[in-house]
Amino acid sequence: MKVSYVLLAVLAIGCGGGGGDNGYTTSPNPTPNPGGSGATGSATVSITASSDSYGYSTFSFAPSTVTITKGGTVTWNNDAGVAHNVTFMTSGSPTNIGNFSSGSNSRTFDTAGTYEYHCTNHAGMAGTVKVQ
Ligand SMILES: [Cu+2]
Repeated sequence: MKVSYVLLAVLAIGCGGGGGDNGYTTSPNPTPNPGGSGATGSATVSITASSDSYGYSTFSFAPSTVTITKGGTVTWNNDAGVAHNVTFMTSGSPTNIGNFSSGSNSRTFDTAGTYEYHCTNHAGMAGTVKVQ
């Protein structure tokens, strides 16, 4: 009796393992997730406006964090119709982008690191560029 219990346990474990392996081989992830942690050569940040609970406009960089590879470019699109700027707070950053009310501006990042920036016109409007 004792032996058969052990055999059953081994069979159950074997079955579970086989099912898991099968799941990995039959369900591969064929494409990298563009919104995930996979870095790409360039990224786009949208400057968007929304209203807070008092009806005042609040602005943000979306997404607030982008990850690119060395030598990649980040483009900021201002769709908000209000002047914003991209002012870097990390030494070694590209040149700041001055106030612009529409269109887009780009900067290239040649050195790996984490670059913090903000808009000096709007408190709390900030973002991060991660360069891998
Ligand atoms: Cu702003």
